[in-house]
Amino acid sequence: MKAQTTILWPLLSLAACVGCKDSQPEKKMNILYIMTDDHSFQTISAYDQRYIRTPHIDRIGQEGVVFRNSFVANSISGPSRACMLTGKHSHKNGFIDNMHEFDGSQQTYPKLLQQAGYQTAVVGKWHLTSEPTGFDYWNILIGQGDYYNPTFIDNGQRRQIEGYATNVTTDLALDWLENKRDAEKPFCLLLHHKAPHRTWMPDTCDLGVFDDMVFPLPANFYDAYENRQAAAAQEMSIIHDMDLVYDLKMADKADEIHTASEGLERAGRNLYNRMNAEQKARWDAYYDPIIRDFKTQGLSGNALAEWKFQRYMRDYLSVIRSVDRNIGRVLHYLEANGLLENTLIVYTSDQGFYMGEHGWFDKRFMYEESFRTPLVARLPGGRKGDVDQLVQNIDYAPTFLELAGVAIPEDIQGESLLPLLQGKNPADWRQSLYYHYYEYPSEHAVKRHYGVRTDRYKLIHFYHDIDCWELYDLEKDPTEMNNLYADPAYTSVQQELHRELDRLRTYYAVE
Ligand code: SGN
Ligand code: CA
Repeated sequence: MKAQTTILWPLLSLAACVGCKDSQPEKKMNILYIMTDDHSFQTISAYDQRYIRTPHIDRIGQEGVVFRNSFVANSISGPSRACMLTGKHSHKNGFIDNMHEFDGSQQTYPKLLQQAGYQTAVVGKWHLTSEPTGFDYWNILIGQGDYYNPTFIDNGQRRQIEGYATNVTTDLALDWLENKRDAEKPFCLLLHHKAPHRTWMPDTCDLGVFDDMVFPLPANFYDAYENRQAAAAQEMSIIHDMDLVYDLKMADKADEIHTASEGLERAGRNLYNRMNAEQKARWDAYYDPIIRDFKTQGLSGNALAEWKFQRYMRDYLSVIRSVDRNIGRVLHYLEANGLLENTLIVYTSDQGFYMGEHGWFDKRFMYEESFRTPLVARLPGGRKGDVDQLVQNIDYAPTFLELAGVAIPEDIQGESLLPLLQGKNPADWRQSLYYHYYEYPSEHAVKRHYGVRTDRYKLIHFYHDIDCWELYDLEKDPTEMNNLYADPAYTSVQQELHRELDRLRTYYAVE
């Protein structure tokens, strides 16, 4: 199914022309697209209540929709962003892994919106290597960016800004909304946070807020990866690959804690050294006693693994607390300035993340925690409640174009989510998703793979220096521990999934 028609704004919702007279041109809906980096759906209370309350993200979903089955096309930052901007799978937009450079001369939805009279802006993490194109204003972090006192590239000019990245990025977005845009035109603002990307450095005001909580270990924390060769080969385990100094901030002043990687240790100390004296003083007041305590405990084996897990959860959740608070600031601004009822607000992440499931942090795999990504959206006058259809990040571009009344180009591969946001349930909505991850050999050693997911089953092919198939029955095995490939009881399911995968590869013109 492909949306072919251009729906003009007056047909969409009365909410759009609040205050406009019959003779005046209709005002188009603004778009505020908020995206974080590596935010797991497990740590948003609209999805999962075990770990944290996120009232502001939840509010977007409560006043709009929570997509219950939202996925990415390639679970890694740059490629995921390229899928979103172009509405195309990685093999079509060319940005298949983080080592590539995005070809900014190609068609993107910000360019098409700009041509249609929108003011376009992007602030925060960009990570597409080439300079942004199609934006009236851009102020982006360099590469991954830094949590403390980050340097931005402000429309070509480098500038370091004192403060914590999530606060600073929000400040830039609010400044653009308040002072820099042309208020006569509709806007499309992309607010991209670095948080909660590794190394999960909290704002000083959030240090320690989760210390009273003890987080239950995921049931498969000690996964032995039986019958799953690619999972066994990864290097993203909390036990083996999470660095005490770099990831867990154990950069002791006495220089007594050393880890397997000199490079990561040094990088960890460099991150600390970016802070100013006041930031360091607050940081030390929190971490120094933890470091002292860690040294006296002399942990090893499972005790060390579980200590690392608890520290990881506390840091990560503290970073999310700042994200949610800053989203609250933005919602408050929109409300106070009469923008809430003519702005589509979207919150998502560039992919999901592991909170210790399978023993992991990071993403990349087509397994649920990283294939899924959170997606909540508030369309004035639109649907309220859950959306269960299978949606993917290639769908965002056509959604925004249709909302703006711009014809969706034929070569866009995603489907517009606008009908779903408006409360419709198209009978011919997609029944399966295609996925392809390419970044191997690389950090975390996740093998190249592609696959198909239906509402119940998943078929994955790991390839390159390996040739392994995996099949999961998500209804019986939601945590994907039991690879059923070649199980005689699933012969017909397996055949059907192979056919569906072939169909998708033809449909999306995979060569
Ligand atoms: C960095 C991180 C990795 C992470 C990649 C990709 N290492 O390289 O842990 O998987 O980014 O993340 S770090 O030492 O630099 O922290 S992505 O979301 O940007 O694609
Ligand atoms: Ca990411």
